Amino acid sequence: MGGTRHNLRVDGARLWSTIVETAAFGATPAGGVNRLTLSPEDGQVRDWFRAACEAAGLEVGVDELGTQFALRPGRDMTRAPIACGSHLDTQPTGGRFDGILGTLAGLEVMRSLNDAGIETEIPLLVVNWTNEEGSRYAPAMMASAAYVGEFTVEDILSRQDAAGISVAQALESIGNVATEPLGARTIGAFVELHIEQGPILEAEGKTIGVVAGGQGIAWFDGAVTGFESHAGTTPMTRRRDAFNGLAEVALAVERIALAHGPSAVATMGEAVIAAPSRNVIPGRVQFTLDVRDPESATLDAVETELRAALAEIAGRRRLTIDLDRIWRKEPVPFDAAIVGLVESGAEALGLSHRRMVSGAGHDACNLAGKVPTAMIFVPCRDGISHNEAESATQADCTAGADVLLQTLLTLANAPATTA
Ligand code: HGY
Ligand code: MN
Ligand code: MN
Repeated sequence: MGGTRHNLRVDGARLWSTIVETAAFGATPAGGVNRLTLSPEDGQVRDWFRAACEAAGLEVGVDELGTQFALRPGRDMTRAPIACGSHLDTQPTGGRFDGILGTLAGLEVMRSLNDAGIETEIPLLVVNWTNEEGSRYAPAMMASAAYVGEFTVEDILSRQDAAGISVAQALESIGNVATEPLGARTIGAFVELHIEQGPILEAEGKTIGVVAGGQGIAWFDGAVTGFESHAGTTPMTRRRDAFNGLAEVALAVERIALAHGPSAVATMGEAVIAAPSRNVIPGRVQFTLDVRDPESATLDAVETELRAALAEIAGRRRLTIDLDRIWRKEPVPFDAAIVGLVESGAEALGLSHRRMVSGAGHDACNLAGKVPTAMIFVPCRDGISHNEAESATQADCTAGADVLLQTLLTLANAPATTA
């Protein structure tokens, strides 16, 4: 499929106004967005998104996990829709673009097609996937993983957050009413626009990232168990200090990731002392670990070396250290033909571009296992993301949305393949 150039462009100012408007839902004083999945703020932005899609003539359906599907009819309604979109939930100290750009750019593409009176051969779909971030409920990209069959509805609905609230209860709290079973919605292809969330495009002065795939991810829950005792009477040499054990764990994680660098990365984003008290030696600390690399074998090597290091620390400090792998996402290649369309679309628009692999996980990484999928990146300032200072320019967001429009128009008018 050649990436023929379509003369239509999105309305960049209108796209930008939706980014600004939706940033109000969960706005933080520092200029970011705190909109955890299925929180009241997420409920507000979902209601806004539904209303905006319906006002654009789209028919909005919702599955059992709250994922929103906004359908724009095509001439041949027997064809599986060409989908775009991303997510509207954020990290606790999230930014105004992560996930939001791709979802709102999808809406903007539909609005632009409406303005131009264009009807596509194949229907189009804009998707807001529930819980992409994985911050409140693990794993990340949760609903798209369930959509492609990696988890059952019952499993996901029963998962609880730190306050013991289940996904089912959270869905009910925002008034979610499913109109279709999970997985019932057919998708013919999926194209996701997203900020890069890293420094490469900006450093190279490139506008478009032509994303060829996503790296592998492994998530762990861990616990260091020692022995609580008196801070004043316990000699240093007789302590089984879980916090100091965790400190050594963190240094081992860093050392091993660096040894597999520059590709491997590892992060301990959460650590909780059980029953913290200023004058009690910590007896138990729970933590989380996120390990990533483009190669599956490197994920294995990091885990193997880390388990050996933890065993040594535990023995030397008379601790118990548990490490439970709760999620593994293999590296995933995107569809070569659609990656090519993204590249030729950027070319046709005269936009500088380069191929790359995504360091962040995305719903596209799950969809790629089921339908032809690709991603489009645009730069973000200093590569900052998962931070309230996350920032992108209107020009780059518009350019990304125009490449999305080019790619969707080509896919949505592709001739039916002969069976
Ligand atoms: O963790 C990730 O890569 C994504 O931002 N949820
Ligand atoms: Mn995201
Ligand atoms: Mn994110």
